[in-house]
Amino acid sequence: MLRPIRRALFSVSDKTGLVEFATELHTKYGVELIATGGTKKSLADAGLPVKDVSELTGFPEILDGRVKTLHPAIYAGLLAKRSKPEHMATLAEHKLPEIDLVVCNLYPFEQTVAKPGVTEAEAIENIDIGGPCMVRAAAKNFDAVTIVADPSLYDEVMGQVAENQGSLTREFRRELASVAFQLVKQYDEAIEEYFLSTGEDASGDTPTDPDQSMWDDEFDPPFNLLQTLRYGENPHQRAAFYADFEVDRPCVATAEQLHGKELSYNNILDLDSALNLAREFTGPAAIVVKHNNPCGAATAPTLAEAFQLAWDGDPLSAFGGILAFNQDVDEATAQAIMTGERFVECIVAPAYSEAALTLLKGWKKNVRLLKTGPLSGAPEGLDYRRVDGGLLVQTRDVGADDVAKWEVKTKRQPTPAERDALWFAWLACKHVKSNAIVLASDTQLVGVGAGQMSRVVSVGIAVQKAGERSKGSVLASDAFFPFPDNVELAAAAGVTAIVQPGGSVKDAESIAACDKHGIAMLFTGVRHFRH
Ligand code: 93A
Repeated sequence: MLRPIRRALFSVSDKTGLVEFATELHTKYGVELIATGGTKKSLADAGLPVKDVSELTGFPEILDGRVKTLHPAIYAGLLAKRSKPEHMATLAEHKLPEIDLVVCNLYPFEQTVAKPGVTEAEAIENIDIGGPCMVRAAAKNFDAVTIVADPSLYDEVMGQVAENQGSLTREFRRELASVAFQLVKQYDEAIEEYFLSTGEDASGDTPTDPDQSMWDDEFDPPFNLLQTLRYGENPHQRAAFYADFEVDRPCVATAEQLHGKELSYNNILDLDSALNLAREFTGPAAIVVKHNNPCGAATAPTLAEAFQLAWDGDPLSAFGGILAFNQDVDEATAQAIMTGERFVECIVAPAYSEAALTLLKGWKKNVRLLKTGPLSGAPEGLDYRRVDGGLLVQTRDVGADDVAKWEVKTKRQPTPAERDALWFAWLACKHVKSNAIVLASDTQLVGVGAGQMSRVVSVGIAVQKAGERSKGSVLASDAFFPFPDNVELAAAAGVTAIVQPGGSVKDAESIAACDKHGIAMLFTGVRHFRH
């Protein structure tokens, strides 16, 4: 004959499924419910009759909740050997009730310390003491007591309780005890890891520098964990993706994934870059990003044409790339993407027509499709980068360009078509790692020189990438030309117009070189380094 569950003690931080579980125990099997403060409130709010632990202990929760269940009345009821008459006599002598079931999960220590900027004081307050004690006591006495230490177990426990008419088998209680000890072990390991990985912080408060108060809003509370990632940039690096606190604007962090494999760390970086370039344009625009640099970009009257031009900019590099669109992907664009033996990792767009989505979902199992909702404006918020031992914070590189302030420095004025192409190239160039050189033919990117340590090498790479298409193209440079050799190289390749910030001591030499070759050159007065 199995022992029925008559009295259950609830104390949970994660209240998922709590009410349903307790309701079933109480209404179907008449189990008496006891709970700690917050848990009791949830149960009482749901209309369940529930006793406060303090009724059992005859003692209030004290010290901000640090001591709520740590009391002999609880532990005797959990640890008494039901098979030992002396133990049962002691319970009776002190009027201590038996507790048959403990439902407990612990303070969210791991989630707390995963938050960037968490203080030591906050971490310490989230070390659960009473919870693990209770879990261990119940698990030790599994011979008579059931421990349910995680909400994911509720369904199975209810199933077993139903099967055994309000009781549980010893075998099942033993399994639950083993799970409980495992969870407590993991919990303690997380605490140990925290102590090992953080240093002494005597104050327990977030250090603040009064001069830096302008950043305060951004830091407190800064991020919410979105998902842990399989790994970081490389498989041996651990990684996670956090969202700004309460972010609701269209961006990668809020995008909905409609199809495909789980996003990787590098996918997220590339999607962000591709999307931020796509949103620079008002007309239909398509972007192809590889390793955080655009290798294809175009605007055109239709999105499908823009895609074709973007892909054709550098089809070799585009293989395995990330596609971003600034307008909804329609059927024609989906068909264009699917033509030929193309391989893309991810596609991000404001939305997809029903037909486009059906096509793309049926195209490849793994391709990740992301929907952001209508894109509005530039990316917001501050830009953070870690350096060893510190953090760099800057405002974003947005809103600095004003085409009305561009100055023609050469004898030849650019044609209207060259002006359009230069503006396109300039916007694209802003999203290329420095030293950045972009060649554009109309509003199609045809050559990119990215991330070189010497500007003239970037020009050489862009020219080489563009090949024949250098002839008649325009060039944008993210920072000034330190020497006129850049102009000479561009002129030899057939470039007809150049845009660059200006500001070099050798500007006059670069201008003279342009004049010699009949190239129109404009200065923006704005630089777009991207280190
Ligand atoms: O602060 S504690 O370490 N001291 C205790 O006596 C105690 N008893 C239960 N933490 C304690 N708990 C924990 O409180 C449980 O593990 C559970 O996570 C949480 C539930 O609190 P509440 O019911 O007030 O939401």
